[in-house]
Amino acid sequence: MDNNFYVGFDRLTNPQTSLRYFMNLILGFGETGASFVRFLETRGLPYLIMDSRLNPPGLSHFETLSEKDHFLGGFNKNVLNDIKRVLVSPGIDFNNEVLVRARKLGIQISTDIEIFIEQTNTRKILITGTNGKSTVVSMAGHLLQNIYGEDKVVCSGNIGKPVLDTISLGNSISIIELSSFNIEHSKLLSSDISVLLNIDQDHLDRHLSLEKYSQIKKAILKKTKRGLIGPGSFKSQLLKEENNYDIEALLKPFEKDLSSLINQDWPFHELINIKAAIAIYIAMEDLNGKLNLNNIKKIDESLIKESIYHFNSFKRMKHRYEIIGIRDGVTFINDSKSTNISSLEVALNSAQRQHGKKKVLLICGGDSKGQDFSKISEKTLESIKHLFVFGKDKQIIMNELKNRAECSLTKDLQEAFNLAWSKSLKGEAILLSPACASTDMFSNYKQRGEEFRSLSGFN
Ligand code: UMA
Repeated sequence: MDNNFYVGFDRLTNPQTSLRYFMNLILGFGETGASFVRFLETRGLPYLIMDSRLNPPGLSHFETLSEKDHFLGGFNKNVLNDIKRVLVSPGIDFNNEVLVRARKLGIQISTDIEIFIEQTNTRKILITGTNGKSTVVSMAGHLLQNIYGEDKVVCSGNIGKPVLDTISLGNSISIIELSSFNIEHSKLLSSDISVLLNIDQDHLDRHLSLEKYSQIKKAILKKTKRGLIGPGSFKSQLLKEENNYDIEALLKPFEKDLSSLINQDWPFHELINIKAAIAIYIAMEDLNGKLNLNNIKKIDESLIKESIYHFNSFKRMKHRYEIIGIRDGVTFINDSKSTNISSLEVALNSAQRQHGKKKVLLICGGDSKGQDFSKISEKTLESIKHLFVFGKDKQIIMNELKNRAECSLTKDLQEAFNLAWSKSLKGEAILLSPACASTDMFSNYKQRGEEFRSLSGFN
């Protein structure tokens, strides 16, 4: 018998110490932290909670939590002496002092995603990328629910539902959205299908370099049965690996049919997301032994027709290039979910397709997370008639763009909106696509988008 067994056995025979030996430290008490509590409570496992915030959002989920189990308002690495395992939330920095110390002491650190993957027998589909993750998760969810049955497919993860809360739902397919934060904290994640949609600069304030960020994102392909890769210069290397497939190449024979889905309400950039969702369906059928991904010509056209049929009942998500209305010939577009430069570029390109050059009154700004706005491509900027900048990093953004586009600094979203409206003409679009995090002025991107909607006068 190994030492671990003896130590464990000794502690188990002594109730006083056994509790300590198995003590979990929940690090971060937001949505994920709350789901850790529910998970441990149903299994009768002990835990302590720690969060740097004095009143973290997780508290609101519970009426009865013993205060002696909380360490709030700061991180305290001294508690680690009593800890068996740290359960880490995605918002905690990888180099957080408690994590660094836990690694030194050899204490196990786990994420909710790792535990979920270990504990469930469902088919696991992991989806990541800089942009479009939530959209592809919801599209794939809609498609697979229509095909395999509504109760068979559950979407979770970064999209808003912590994975551990879905563990006992009885579904057979889990579609999980992963951010770079989730992947960074996890050991290699195994999956049936992993999807890497795109890689562009984001979260550089946390990951420091694009190289590091890409390396984290690519890790979801390392232990998967089928890897699906979106467009971008990063893909050629990844496609050399067996079991990785190019989403665009897979769907190329059906390009014309799929383009029919892009109508007035769907921006052009949605096409690649539709392809990714259908590629997931194809990969599922491959895993089910119904077709062969290596011989795509054999894909029955009826599979594509069936997918298109289901997409017709798909409701696009709010705050993602959401066309909220047209007044006096001016189109109002709420793209509040755009929190990085590449999503802004995608929105501007689609807006230019719909409205033409120099027809977009763009509102952007907020917390720029260390992004370099001078990197915005010249071609993308051609769509802009005037740029209205607001938020914490407005001066940085202004300095980086003022020689390439007409810009105005504004006090807040309201002033930006009013100025944009006063300058707009028939046939033009007012686009909120901030390319920044919202948290300097709003609780989240949703609140920012709702304010834009209410300013535009549409309900
Ligand atoms: N925080 C502290 N102190 C702490 C712990 C966290 O200040 O001790 C801060 C973090 O830095 C972060 C915020 O609190 O700004 C929330 O962090 P968290 O880990 O508590 O987050 P949760 O509430 O558990 O929500 C997380 C995801 N949030 C993040 O990864 C930051 C949610 O994604 C996800 O929906 C949820 O788990 C359920 O799985 C949101 C998100 O913004 C939508 N994700 C980022 C993105 O999409 O860009 C990555």
